[in-house]
Amino acid sequence: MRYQNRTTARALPGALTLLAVATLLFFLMACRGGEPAATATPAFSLPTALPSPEAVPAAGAAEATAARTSDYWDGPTTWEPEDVSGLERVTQELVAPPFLPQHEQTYDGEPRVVEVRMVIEEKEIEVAPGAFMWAFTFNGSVPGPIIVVHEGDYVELTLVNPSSSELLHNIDFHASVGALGGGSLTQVGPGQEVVLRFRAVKPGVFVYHCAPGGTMVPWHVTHGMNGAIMVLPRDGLKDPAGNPLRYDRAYYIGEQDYYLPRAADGAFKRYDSPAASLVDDLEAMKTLVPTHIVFNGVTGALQGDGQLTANVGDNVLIVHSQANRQSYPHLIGGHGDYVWERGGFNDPPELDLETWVIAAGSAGASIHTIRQPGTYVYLSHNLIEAFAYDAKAILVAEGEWNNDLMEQVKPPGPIQ
Ligand SMILES: [Cu+2]
Repeated sequence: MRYQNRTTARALPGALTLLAVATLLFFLMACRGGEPAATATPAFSLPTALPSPEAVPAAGAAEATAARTSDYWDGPTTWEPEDVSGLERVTQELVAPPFLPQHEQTYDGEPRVVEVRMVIEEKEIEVAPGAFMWAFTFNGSVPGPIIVVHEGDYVELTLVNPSSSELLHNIDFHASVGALGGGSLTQVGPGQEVVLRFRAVKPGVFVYHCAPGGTMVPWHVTHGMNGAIMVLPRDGLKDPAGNPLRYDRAYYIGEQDYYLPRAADGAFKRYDSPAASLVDDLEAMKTLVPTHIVFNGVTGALQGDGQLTANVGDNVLIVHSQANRQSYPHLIGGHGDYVWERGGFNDPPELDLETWVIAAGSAGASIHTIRQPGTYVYLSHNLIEAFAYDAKAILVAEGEWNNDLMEQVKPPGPIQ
C-alpha cells in the first residue's frame, strides 16, 4: 500500500506540471487569437485525459494515510501486568560498542526478564592526542554498552558504583516510564549497587544516560556517561509495507561531544581526579562549543583497526545515539535504505535517504544495503564536525564490484 501511495505522490507533481503547462499553452494561444496551425509539431504530447481532482488524492492526504496503515500498525500494544516471578529470566552479556550483544531479531514467546549488569567506572581517557579527560562510564566504554530486548520484556539492571569511584551516579532510561526514567530510583554513591526493573513498552532505539540532577546532568553526559537500548518489535523490524526486514550485521555508534578546558597557552588541561575539572568544565560547557566531537569515545575509534566491516549484499543496521546534541548521519557512497530517524519502530522507516537527523537526546536506526565493495564513510554531514573534529566512522565492504552501478569510463589523464 505504502509503495503505491509513494508512487502516486511522486507522479502527482508531474501530472500537475502537465496540467499547468497545458493551461499556459491554451492561454498563450488564446492571446494570439487562434488555434495552432494543423501542421505545427507540438514539443510534447498532451495526455488524452488529464486526471480529475477527485481521481487523484492530494499529496498530503496520500502520505497521511500511508504513514500508519492498518496493515502496518494496529494501535499501541497494551501489556497486561505479569507475575514477574513466573517469567523466564535470561542474562544478557553486554559487550563494548560498536558491537551488540547476542540477540534474536524476533521473539514470539512470553515476555522475559532480561538481566543486565553495568559497573560504573571513572577513568582517564585520551580523547585525542594530548587531550585527557576523566570519563564517567558504564562498563568502561564511551558510549556505554547497548542493551537489546524485545517489546514487552522487562529489563532488570544491576547498577554498581564501586568504592573506587569519587562521584554519585544513576541512570535515566528514555525507554522507560516513571521516576525520571529510573533516575530517582538508581542513585548510587561509591560502594553501592542498586537493582532497577522496568518494562520496555515502546519499540525503538532509545538513549540512556546518567542524570544526577542540575548541572551534574550535562556534566556527566558530556563526560561520556550515556548509551542506548534497542527494543525490537516481537515480530522484528518491518519495511513500510509491513514485510519482514532483517539485518545481517549490526553496529552501535554513540556520538560524543566533549568540552575540555584549556590553559592560558591554549593547551588542554589535565586533572588529577574525576571531580577536579568540574569548575573549569562548567565554564567550557557553557560556551556550547565542543572541543571534540567523536564517534565511540575517542578520535578515530571506528577507523583503522576499529573500522566497521561488511560484505556486498549485507543489510547493515546502524544504531546511532547522541545524548546531548544533534547529528546528521550520512553514508558517503551509499544511502540510508531504511531509516527510523526518530528511532521509533512503530513508525514505518523512511526510504532511500541521503542524510537524516538525530535529535539531541535521541537515537536513530538505519539499514544500509551494501551494493559495492570498498570504503564508505559514515559521518555527521556537518562536514566541519566530521573532518575538522572527528565525527566519522569507516566502513569497508568486500565483494564484487558492480560496473552497472558505477564505472570509471576513462581514468584521469591529459586533456585531449
Ligand atoms: Cu554519572
